[in-house]
Amino acid sequence: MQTDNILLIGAFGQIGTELTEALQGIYGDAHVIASDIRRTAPEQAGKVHFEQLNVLDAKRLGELIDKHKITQIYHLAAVLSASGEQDPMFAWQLNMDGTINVLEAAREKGIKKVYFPSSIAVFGKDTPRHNTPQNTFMNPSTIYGISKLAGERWCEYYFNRYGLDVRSLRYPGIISYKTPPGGGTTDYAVDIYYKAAMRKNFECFLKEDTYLPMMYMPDAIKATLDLMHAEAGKVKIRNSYNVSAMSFSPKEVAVAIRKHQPNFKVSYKPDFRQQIADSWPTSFDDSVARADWGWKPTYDLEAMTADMLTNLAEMALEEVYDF
Ligand code: AKB
Repeated sequence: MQTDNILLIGAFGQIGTELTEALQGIYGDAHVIASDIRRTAPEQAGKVHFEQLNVLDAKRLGELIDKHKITQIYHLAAVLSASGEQDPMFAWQLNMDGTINVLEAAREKGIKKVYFPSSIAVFGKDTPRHNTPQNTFMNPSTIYGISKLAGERWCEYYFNRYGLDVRSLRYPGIISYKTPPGGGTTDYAVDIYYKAAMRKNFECFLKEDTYLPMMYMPDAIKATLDLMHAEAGKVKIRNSYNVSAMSFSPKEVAVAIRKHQPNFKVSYKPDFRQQIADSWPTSFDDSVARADWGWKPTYDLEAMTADMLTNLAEMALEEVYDF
């Protein structure tokens, strides 16, 4: 059997960095092509087969697919919720045109499988916020959420109309220590651990009782690969699956961190991101993903906190994280 060749787009981002490593482990370094608009990511330089790619450049995308005989695409390039509100037109262009470029190239070139990450941001103020179901009122208010919801619809359309095997997850906030996120509303839940590990106080841009669905990176990678490796017949949802692992507030993370560092202090100064968080689910019903392809998370808040603090303690944080 021929091994698949994988193209990751947006490979130097928070999820892309760790997904690249995981895919290299499964398919072998020679079969994984990491692409990003940035030319180099210091921590990845030399470790991956890299191609520079702006996903808005459809011609180059097609050339890379041909050059590397690509059979699967993971399309991770996107402007997130908070950054999207700073420049809505650019966010729409990158998120929407980028996704359509990927779907169209996949259709034209006969790509076997495409992965498209969606988000809790596809939900809005009319959505039931607690234990948000798979199918419900959506009405997102951020340009990021609007573009992700439109992206989900395009994915389902390509599946129904062209038989393209597109798979997608609605990620909650993702917490990780290897590559910081950028421009999201859930980013506080990463920043707080970095500050704790640096023995600094943390000022939170959300109110202390703001609950959001969250997931630790190892679970996010597992969910992505479990979905992508599931038998096609088990993938019954072709817009995007709700997946979750936990739900917590800034106050609860602070309490979990204080079990390891009793002197850790947090203050609260909500900004425009509070309104975004208030429009999103507080917790997520992912029972459809569990039933269809066996999704099951591993980490809860306590286990994640212990692992984050242990790993961050070993890193030279002042060098990798710019507050
Ligand atoms: C964001 O906060 O914008 C993202 C997301 C929830 O999709 N982390």
